[in-house]
Amino acid sequence: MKANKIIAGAALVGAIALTATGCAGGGGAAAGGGGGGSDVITVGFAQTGSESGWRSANTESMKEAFSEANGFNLIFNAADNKPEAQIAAVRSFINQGVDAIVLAPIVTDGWDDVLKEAKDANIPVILEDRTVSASEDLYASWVGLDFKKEGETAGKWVADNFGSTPTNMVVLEGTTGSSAATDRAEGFNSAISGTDIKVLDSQTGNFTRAEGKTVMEGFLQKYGSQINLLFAHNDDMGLGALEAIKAAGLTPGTDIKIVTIDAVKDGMTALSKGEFNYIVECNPLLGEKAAEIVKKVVAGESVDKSYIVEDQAFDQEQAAKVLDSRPY
Ligand code: GZL
Repeated sequence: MKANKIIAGAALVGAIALTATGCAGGGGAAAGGGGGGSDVITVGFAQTGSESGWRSANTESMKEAFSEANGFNLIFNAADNKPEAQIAAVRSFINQGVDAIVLAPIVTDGWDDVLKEAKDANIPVILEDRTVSASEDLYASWVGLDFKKEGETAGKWVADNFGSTPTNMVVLEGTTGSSAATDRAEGFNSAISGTDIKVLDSQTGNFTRAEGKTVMEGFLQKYGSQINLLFAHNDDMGLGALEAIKAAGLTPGTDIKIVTIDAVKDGMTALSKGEFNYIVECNPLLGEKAAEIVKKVVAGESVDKSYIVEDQAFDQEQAAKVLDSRPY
């Protein structure tokens, strides 16, 4: 924390701030940290919320990496999937004078002003998971996944397995305006172009089970047995849709084929049981890399602008083999 801020903080709350953080400064010149003689790095982490199993695994990974034992004082905020609340959280971190901000942006747009404020306060911002449309000079680095490639991998599997016969598909999109949803859709659609896959309908389920179930109920009421295939941008919406499909007396994975992205435990369990047909992984374990980047940036060392974590994909047979050994 900046010396002037931490001293003000200590004055206001007595020894608590100093005990919790040490006299955290320690940030390198590049980070504008206030010195203060301690190596503790105070990080404000603005998480999207807790919308899915993937998010829970990502939050756990981040909290494990940004631990006191690893030299951090973590201030955590989950914005309940509300972009305006997330912007307010970042502004609060700036006002607290943290040494660095980590941000998992709910949506791509609307970040220019608050990222400029962080830059003017000499507080580096590191993005994890999703990306922003703001200029690259407003953040130090990004660590995440190749969402477009995830969509392409899912789309290629669908094209290879169903593309040569007339197939009616419905789509459960992720959060509108998020880079995960936008890029997955772009990749998937490019992979199925020119095939016999017809999109009957496509709506957002906001990456949640509850909304995935509700939207799938609407699809089933409207299209019924016309639906041959569901592409869900994440496992959780697919798991919600599973409930709706079963409630309609249909067999998921057979009557309606299901392809999703994430590969969290519940999704891989459904896949190994034959209720899903294919899952493209999206690795949520980004904490270690994010913490490594923060330490380098705060120490004034150079870092790459982006770090992409590799993904893999699973069919039913592969899921059954790896299920028990999966880390999340
Ligand atoms: C992807 C991440 C997405 C997941 C969802 O990196 O942003 O958000 O696919 C999560 O499960 O809610």
